[in-house]
Formats: sequence, C-alpha cells, structure tokens
Amino acid sequence: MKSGFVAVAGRPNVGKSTLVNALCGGKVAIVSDKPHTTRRRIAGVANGDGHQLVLVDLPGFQRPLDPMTERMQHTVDHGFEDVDAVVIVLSARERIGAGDNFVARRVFSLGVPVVIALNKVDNLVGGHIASQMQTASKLGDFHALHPVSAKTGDGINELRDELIGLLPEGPEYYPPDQRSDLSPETQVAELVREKALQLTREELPLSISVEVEELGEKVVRASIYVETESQKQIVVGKRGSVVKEIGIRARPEIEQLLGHPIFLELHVKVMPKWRRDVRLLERLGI
Ligand SMILES: Nc1nc2c(ncn2[C@@H]2O[C@H](COP(=O)(O)OP(=O)(O)OP(=O)(O)O)[C@@H](O)[C@H]2O)c(=O)[nH]1
Ligand SMILES: [Mg+2]
Repeated sequence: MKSGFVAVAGRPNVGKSTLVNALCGGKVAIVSDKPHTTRRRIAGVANGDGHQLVLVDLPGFQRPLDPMTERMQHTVDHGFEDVDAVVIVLSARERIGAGDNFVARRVFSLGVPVVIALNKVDNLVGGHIASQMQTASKLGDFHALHPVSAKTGDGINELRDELIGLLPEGPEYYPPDQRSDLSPETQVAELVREKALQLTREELPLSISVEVEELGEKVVRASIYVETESQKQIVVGKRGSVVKEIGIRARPEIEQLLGHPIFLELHVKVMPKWRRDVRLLERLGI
C-alpha cells in the first residue's frame, strides 16, 4: 500500500481548508471568507484503492500578534515535520507576491517534493490563469503545478493523483472509516465556530472561540467565547437572533456528524483576553 502525509501550506484565506476538503471528498476542516480561520493542525484522510493520502491542513503563514497567533505560527512551523510532500496553495485571484514568496522560501528548503496548487481559477479567463501560472512557476523548483478550483472541484482529481504518486510504501495510518483526526467534540466546536464566523465581521471572528461542554445522546452544549461585553452583544444579537441563527445553521451538520437528532444549547460568554491565556489556548487545542 502507498501511504503518507502531505502538508498544505499558504497564506491565510487562499483556500487551503477548502482544498483539503475537496481532496478528501468531504468536510474535514471549517472554511470561511475571513483570514485565520484554521487555528490548529488537522489531518484529513483520503482513502482509495491501495493508498491512503493524509493531508495536513495548517493555519496560514502569518506574523504573530499575540499568544494565539504565535501558537498558530508555531503549528505551521512544525507542520512540515515528517511529511512526504508539501502542497503550496496560491490564490489565482490575487497578486502572487511577498507573502507567497515567504511561504515558498520555507517550503522549498524542506527537501521534499513541492506541488503548487494555483487555486480559485473558477470564472477566471484563460490568459489570466496562464500569467498567474507563469508567476507561480518562479517560486521555486516545484515538482508539479496544478491550476485548480477547490470550490468547483476542477482539477482536484488530477492533483490528488499527483500527490498519491509521491507517496512511499507505508501502512494504513487511520482506519478506513475515519476522515479526520479531530475528536467529535472538536468537530462540533469547529462547526459552531464556522457558523459564528459567517455571521460576524471585521475583528470579531478572531475573538471568537468555541468549546463543547457536553456531547450527549440528546443534548449538545457549547460555549461561544468572546473577549468583551460589546462583542457578546453582537454575537447574541437582538433578542438572541444571532446566536439563534448560529444554532440553526450548525445543528443539521452536527446531527449529520453524530448520526442522530440533538438539542443544541449555545451560551455566549465573555472571557476577557482569552487569546492571551495560554492555559485556555491549550484547552482549546490552539
Ligand atoms: N472562488 C473560489 N473561492 C474559493 C476557492 N477555494 C476557497 N475559496 C474561498 O476562499 C475563502 C477561504 O477559504 P479557506 O479554505 O477557509 O481558506 P484557508 O486558506 O484555509 O484560510 P485560513 O485557514 O484562514 O488560512 C472561502 O471564502 C472559500 O469559499 C475556489 O476554488 N474558488
Ligand atoms: Mg483554513
């Protein structure tokens, strides 16, 4: 059997998690249009005939601002240990520039094959894609370059085959029915956070964290942490409308994940400066 680990690197918001989900054929990591959505390492598993491809989704490369972002960058720095290859993800919709170069310098010095995924090519004209591919090809000595759309699935099978081709002979690292290495509690917390990110803007998404307190047969209870009272008012909304909407959006996905109906109880709590609280960050898996 061929099996191994491929890390997914890139600037924030280029579509790394969307790409991991597409390659795995199902939801492994939450996705949002806000940068810094992914805060921890997530292994997503793509099984097939005679192979197991494990994709390592990581936070985006960033300059740390506080203990939370420091820990996220630490996760990135260690995310390339013991991988068989790296996919560097670029957004075809943005200028390929200093941030991508920074990622490339790190990734191309690892001594493993690097595959460039030029993502978000959906609805772009051919000439623009070609010129972005030209720029991308100058980032380093790459093994292959694939234009893809993680959103529509364009080019995903070709990219997956390319990555499988780079895997060594190896064992089955995860049982075939396991799609990710996250516990059910963490997956539920992440789903709730995803919906909270959809309904908030600007700086607020970075100040939100979710912790599951009870994962029962009937009741799932989770806390949504924010840093200030005014943030709490926004996340609760008028007469609870926002937190209610978070629940409405999260519940079907949680039920699908757990395989049975649940009652979802969400509480919004102020936890001042939680992004600086190393013990809490540890508990939240960041
Ligand atoms: N049009 C288009 N949008 C995409 C594509 N892939 C991802 N996106 C969008 O890009 C945004 C960021 O996607 P994510 O997958 O969360 O990006 P990420 O790189 O994991 O971001 P961080 O975890 O914050 O570093 C979301 O709004 C996605 O829907 C794509 O192929 N085409
Ligand atoms: Mg992500």
